Amino acid sequence: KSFQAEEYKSFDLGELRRAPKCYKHSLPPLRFDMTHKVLFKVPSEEWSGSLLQPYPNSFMDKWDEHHVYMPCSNHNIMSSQHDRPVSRWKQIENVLNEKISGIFELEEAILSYNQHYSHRWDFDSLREFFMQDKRKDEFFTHTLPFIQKLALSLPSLVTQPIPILKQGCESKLTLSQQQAACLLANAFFCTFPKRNARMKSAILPDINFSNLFRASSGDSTRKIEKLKCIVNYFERIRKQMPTGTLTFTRHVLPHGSVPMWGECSVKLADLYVSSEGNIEDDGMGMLQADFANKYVGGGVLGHGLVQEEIRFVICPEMILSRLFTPVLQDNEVLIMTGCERFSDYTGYSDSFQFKGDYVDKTPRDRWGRMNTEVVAMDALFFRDGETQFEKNKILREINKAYCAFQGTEFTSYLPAICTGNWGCGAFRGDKHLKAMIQLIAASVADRQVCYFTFGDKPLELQLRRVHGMLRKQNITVKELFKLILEYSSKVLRKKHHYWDTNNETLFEYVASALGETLGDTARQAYAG
Ligand code: AR6
Repeated sequence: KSFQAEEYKSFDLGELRRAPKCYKHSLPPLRFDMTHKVLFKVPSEEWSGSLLQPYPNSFMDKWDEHHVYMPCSNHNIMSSQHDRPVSRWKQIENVLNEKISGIFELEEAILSYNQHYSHRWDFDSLREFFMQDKRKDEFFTHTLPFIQKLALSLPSLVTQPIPILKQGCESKLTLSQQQAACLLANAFFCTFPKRNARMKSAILPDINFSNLFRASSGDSTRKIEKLKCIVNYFERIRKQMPTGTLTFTRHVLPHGSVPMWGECSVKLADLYVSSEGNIEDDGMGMLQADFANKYVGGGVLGHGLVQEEIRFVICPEMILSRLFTPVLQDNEVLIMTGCERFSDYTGYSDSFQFKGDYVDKTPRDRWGRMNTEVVAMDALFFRDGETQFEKNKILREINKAYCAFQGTEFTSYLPAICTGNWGCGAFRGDKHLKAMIQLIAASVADRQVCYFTFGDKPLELQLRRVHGMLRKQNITVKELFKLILEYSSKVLRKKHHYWDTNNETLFEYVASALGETLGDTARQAYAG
């Protein structure tokens, strides 16, 4: 019997659990401890809406590998013309205290404390951006002086050493949006020391904006659109400095707490699936997936411009994660809470364009954070189609998704997961497999799933059908896991190209194992 689509128009967007409504307990008061650093004075009551004071009162200089090397540290030195060591921050202050009236002066200022790169960095994308930008005058008269001042306020605004969220350690960092702005202003002026050399072994992503300013292999059109978003962010905060807060959490799934997927008798989670809508517009109050790179933000300051990079440029506070988040390991994710969206956009990848302001009306929690929780979860990149069906790869992806969906601040009544084709674009994963993997992980984490297929209508219909069949037959996690492994071993045994339309897809396999069929949409979906 072939399933009718209507049979599965079961689940509605309105039935999804969203924060803060879904929580049965209120957020505990904000407290700092060894694993949770807070860079401002914690208000005795709840966040009141006024600007927060940095903590401690004056700058504490720490120059070691456990903390971000700060531009304003006394240890940040460069050599003078006479080869004598001089304070690099003094040089930064000297140039940023002066009026910068045009692009060449701006370049000169940045290079004056990055002399090592004076012959290696170009500013071609930035130059082109100014050639096109109609509000160039406004930028040099108002916005740039504002960014200069903001960058220079670093030693009085960010007084506490910023911890590196170390690999393998569950840790959190909460800071004010104003502090984030100040740090981003420093990234704009490329002031962060020890962050320019691009060695393969580096475990921290780059943060200085030098890469965004340059043009390589004809990517200046992409970078110009990104710059429009970044400049829009600075213009917005110049007009009104946001007063809220942000939390970045490195979440680790200890090896001992990995569920035994083949033994879980948990029933499958609710699923809403649609080909219309997307994560950032429709995921309010849900845990939103960032289809990440293990270097969070991926190519946001470079060439990349797909889901993660787009999210980071419209919500630039997310870029800050790169300052203190070393590359994610297989059992780790980064949760970004409270990042505000500032820009609207159209298009995707090469067609991406800045579309103007976006006013984010998301309500805030008692710590002052917008109720926007985004989890950076990096899938594996698959050069060929079959490798992803190897059991250790499947387990890696289920465990990563489970780590992302587990939740940290609350343990029950968690909001739905808002996700989609995780790992199936740039990383070339199989949509059917990844959808089932995410369903398994969400089910064990006891969360509903809201899945946007990003325009793929056949995928929407099929996923809804397959989910409906699984639920109707009360298939549990362990049974679904077993079906996936059976299909995978078939793929690996045959060594066929699984995407060949003559071969059975995972959804078809599952349907036939349940004594059902997918109907006509099956093949179309795969071709899509
Ligand atoms: N909402 C819902 N779905 C989306 C959205 C959106 N806003 N944008 C894209 N999709 P991709 P990956 C769908 O390629 O394969 C970056 O460089 C769309 O179907 O961004 O995990 C990272 O830094 C798209 O094809 O994620 C990594 O280096 C699919 O999601 C790398 O890409 C996958 O989006 C990650 O690649």
